[in-house]
Amino acid sequence: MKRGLVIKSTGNRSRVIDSSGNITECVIKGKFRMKGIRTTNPVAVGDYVKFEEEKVQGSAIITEIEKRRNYIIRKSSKLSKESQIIAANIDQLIILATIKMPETHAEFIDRVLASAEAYRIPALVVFNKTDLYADHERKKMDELVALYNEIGYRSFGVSLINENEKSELATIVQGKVTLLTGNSGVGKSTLINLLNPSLEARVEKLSDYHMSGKHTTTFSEMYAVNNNTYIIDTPGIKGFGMIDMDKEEIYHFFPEIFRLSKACRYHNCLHLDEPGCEVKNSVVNGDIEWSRYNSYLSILEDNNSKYR
Ligand SMILES: Nc1nc2c(ncn2[C@@H]2O[C@H](COP(=O)(O)OP(=O)(O)O)[C@@H](O)[C@H]2O)c(=O)[nH]1
Ligand SMILES: [Mg+2]
Ligand SMILES: [Zn+2]
Repeated sequence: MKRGLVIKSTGNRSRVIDSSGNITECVIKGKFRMKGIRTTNPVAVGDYVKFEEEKVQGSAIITEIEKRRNYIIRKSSKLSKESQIIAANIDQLIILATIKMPETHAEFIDRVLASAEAYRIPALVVFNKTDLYADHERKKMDELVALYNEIGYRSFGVSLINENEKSELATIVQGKVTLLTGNSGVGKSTLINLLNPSLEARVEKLSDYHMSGKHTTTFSEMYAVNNNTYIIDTPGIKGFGMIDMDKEEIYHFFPEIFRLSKACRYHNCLHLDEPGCEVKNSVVNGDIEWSRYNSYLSILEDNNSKYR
């Protein structure tokens, strides 16, 4: 019996890497069930598994999935009760965003951040392509960077086509499993290649994504930057589903809104039109940023927004 880390998982086939770096293609035997949720993929990227090699060379069977520290899921479809596990055992999440080419909407960032809070996974917001920004775009980025840092999310700008920008990000990911998320075209593959050029993650030509914006794969893939440093890329995953949360719970995942909500008159205040609402007062006086309040309302009103 061997132990390894799942670095790719499509349907019932998984690629597993062991502690000495050997890669084995595995299949799943029997049924693995998880309490509470129905999943389309029993084994996910980031899982630690036990496997047994078969007599036939190069084939192996997963016999056990170790307990997950955490995992993130998305609903397979709007109405489906089945969920897809995007990744398991994640240490941190980096949201890669761009002010332009493509424009990342604040609501997308806030939805991912709220999900990260719900999953209790630390998150960073990194803005890429600063080389392309005109003054007003640079200013817009600086404001968002300041906003997210103030809330408690580390945030900064980079230009990943520049080798010199590597060291800060290399330090941030070192020794951790990092889930990388962001719209198509923001530079996720570029970042992976910058951290370790031998990984050869597929970088889309700008023209490709401008023309179609479509991606074929929706499976996440884990890249080993070095022995104990992994990045999970999520191509084609537009963001991930919120945990099913109660309406009264959503603002708990906006840390600055949650802090101020303690001064609301009603303990069950949803910060809509209730009298004595400190959250709304704070939006008016600028202590809560309008974009954040707007993202909160959007999650509250419509869990199926296009930025989901
Ligand atoms: N100008 C500029 N282009 C970049 C930068 N980072 C990535 N790109 C380009 O953006 C395009 C999409 O990058 P890619 O890594 O494939 O994005 P992904 O879809 O998030 O994986 C590619 O043409 C990259 O060369 C950057 O910092 N500046
Ligand atoms: Mg990519
Ligand atoms: Zn309130």
